[in-house]
Amino acid sequence: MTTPLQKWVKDLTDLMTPDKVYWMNGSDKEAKQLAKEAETTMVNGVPVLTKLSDKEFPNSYWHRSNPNDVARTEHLTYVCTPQREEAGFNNIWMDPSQAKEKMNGLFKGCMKGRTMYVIPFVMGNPKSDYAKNCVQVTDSLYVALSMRIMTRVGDVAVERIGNSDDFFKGYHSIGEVNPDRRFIMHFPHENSVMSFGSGYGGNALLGKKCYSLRIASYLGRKEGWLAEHMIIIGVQAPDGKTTYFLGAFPSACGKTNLALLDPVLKGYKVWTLGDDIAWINVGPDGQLYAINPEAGFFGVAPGTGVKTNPVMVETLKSDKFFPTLYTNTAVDNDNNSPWWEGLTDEKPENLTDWHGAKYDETSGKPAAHPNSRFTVSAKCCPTMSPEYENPLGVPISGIIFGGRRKSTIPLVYECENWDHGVFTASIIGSETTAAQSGAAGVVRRDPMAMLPFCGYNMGDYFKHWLTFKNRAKKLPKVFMVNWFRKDEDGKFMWPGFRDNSRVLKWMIDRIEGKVEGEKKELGLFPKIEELDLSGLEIAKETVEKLLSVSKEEWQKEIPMIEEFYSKFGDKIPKELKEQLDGLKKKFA
Ligand code: GTP
Ligand code: SPV
Ligand code: MN
Repeated sequence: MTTPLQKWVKDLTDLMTPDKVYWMNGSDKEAKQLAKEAETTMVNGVPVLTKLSDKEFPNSYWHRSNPNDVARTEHLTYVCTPQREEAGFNNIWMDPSQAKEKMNGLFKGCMKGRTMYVIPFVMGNPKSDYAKNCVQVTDSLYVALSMRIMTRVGDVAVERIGNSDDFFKGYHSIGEVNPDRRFIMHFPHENSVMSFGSGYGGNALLGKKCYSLRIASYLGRKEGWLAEHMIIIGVQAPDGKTTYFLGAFPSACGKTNLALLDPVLKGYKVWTLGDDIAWINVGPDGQLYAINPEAGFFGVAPGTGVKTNPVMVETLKSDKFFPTLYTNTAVDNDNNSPWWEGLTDEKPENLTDWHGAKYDETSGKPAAHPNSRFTVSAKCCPTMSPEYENPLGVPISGIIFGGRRKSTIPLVYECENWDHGVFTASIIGSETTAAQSGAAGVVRRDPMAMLPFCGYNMGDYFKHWLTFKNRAKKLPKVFMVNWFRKDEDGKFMWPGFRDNSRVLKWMIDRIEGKVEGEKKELGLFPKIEELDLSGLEIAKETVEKLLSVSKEEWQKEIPMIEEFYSKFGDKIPKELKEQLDGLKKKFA
């Protein structure tokens, strides 16, 4: 008997005509074999993987991508719902049958001379009712090995799927890595994604942004849950109690760093549960519970060092999982180990840059690409919470939203209630980064840090968020933060990183009712004396400035919000319109 899964793979084999088909089982032995093959497999004249030294960074491999393929390409990413309106202005839309015709044209014969890797995987703990069954095919060894790190690959997925046709179907080929023939097409109604022409993380590891956010957000709306671009952490206070938070920040705005935080405050500890994606359900007791569907971290390398993120450096130095991949970083030739700006204070003398050339110090350019990344298993992370595998997830007491803003947004404030929290998240603005192709440093609205990842109309998404007021018995507090405010000289005013624990402490104190804060136009702010600034050299005026609300800046901000809201037409819920009117009055 042929199962629907076998039939699907057979049909794809006929279409893509690979020389070989290989089903991944997720074993260690298999990973070692695939890594070995990757060392001698060439793509665009570059070996897929280069072995680095195990001495400091065990199991480390270097991957150089095509320089035209170093970030997500949002302008080539489509959501193909039957009706255009369902996708919303936040997505580029194509008619599903037209999209499939286009993709089938690209896929036809695309694996000739190559191997098709069939990757069965589960997003979430297979024991969890919230977990989802998925299969991706790919012709990229880099993608296959990355999927092993980022998801739970193996027979458990095949067993869970059994004779059912109800699983996510991911179609992927790197094609010729040509941006003119690159498309990432989502079909939420059919639980599938077709991706061609890119090997980059968010474009090619289909379990990540494509499935666990775009497709899952669509499913979540249908089924009454949320798929969010959020970290999950537990913050343990000196009294031993752990408070769980979610945190949403746009790409390259601090999620991974907050998720693996080593607090400067004595007696505090951060437990990591997730650094990028959270699936949120109303639990049996009426609280919101979150699970992380992923199994590893695909993190921004530059800026990750012993001072900023010691836990991540320890994670990368762990030998608990094979392999760890370094994509578009530089290489320190004296040690044969990965290097990037910020890993060490001193730049090594003998570097190979991310293009594979001898690094030219005088070029003025960084040796590692600004969006260079490591791919490492959560098993390597020393702060991973024991609750990470809890099938129910963890109960959430606080949701933190943030963005990258040199002005306008204060260090921290608390929203007044759920509607106000949803509103505040819906108007997040953030400077673009190297995580997406296009200009960096341009402020754009990025509601809930989900603008590039919401798989349906964002007006309906806001409505869905508002419904949790009635679905949940007890809602978390909602906070807004900004670690990136700058002074007149263009310097960050807040030290950030490990010092962000000072802000987390205030949030816990608020959740426990230990501090009362003070009301300002945007919400509830810490009184300066409520912030634990012990051991920090920072001028009182700087903290005051960090917590200030500038009428002038908000008078510039509000028209941008209005302009953004106007794009939704009548899709903006009335609760949010009322909130915006209220905000306008405050700054009139
Ligand atoms: P994605 O993986 O793209 O989703 O990024 P992310 O949101 O996980 O961001 P990440 O933690 O990797 O940080 C991105 C960049 O911001 C890195 O270069 C960090 O060094 C820097 N960064 C993170 N936290 C802080 C902070 O508190 N202050 C400052 N100044 N920079 C930070
Ligand atoms: C992001 O850009 O938000 C990332 C990297 O986390 S990617 O997986 O490529 O989306
Ligand atoms: Mn991300």
